[in-house]
Amino acid sequence: MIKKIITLAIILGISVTVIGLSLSSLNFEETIFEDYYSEENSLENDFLISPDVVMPTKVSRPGCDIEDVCYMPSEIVVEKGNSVTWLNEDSSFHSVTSGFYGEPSGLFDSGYLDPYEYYTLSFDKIGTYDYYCTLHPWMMAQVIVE
Ligand SMILES: [Cu+2]
Repeated sequence: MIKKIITLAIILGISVTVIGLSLSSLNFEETIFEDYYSEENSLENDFLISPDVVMPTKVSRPGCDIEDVCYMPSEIVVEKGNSVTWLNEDSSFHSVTSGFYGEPSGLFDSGYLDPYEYYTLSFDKIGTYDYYCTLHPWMMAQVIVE
């Protein structure tokens, strides 16, 4: 009789544990799914505006100029009348300012772009447009309009 009670108690204990575990794992999966879904959603939104030139991460420190990757690509060719969209993918502020550091040409200036901020500009005249970042002297690139 005592053996039977002990066996029943063990079986009951095991069942409660199994049910508890399966319930908690269900909740866990649901949470992960929600996270994944919202993340995918925000990625999708980012792709709605597709940037032509990106300011990648860590360009706020010197070094990107060595491989010419402060703006990517550092040289972009567009047809007259078309626009170029920049995206700041870095966690620091950056700008898209015409001319060279210390010698702005005054043609365009995005001002400080927040992380993940876009800047779009259309080019109506053929030419080579040098630009730089007012905060980081080593950041420079070109738009070539044909
Ligand atoms: Cu910068």
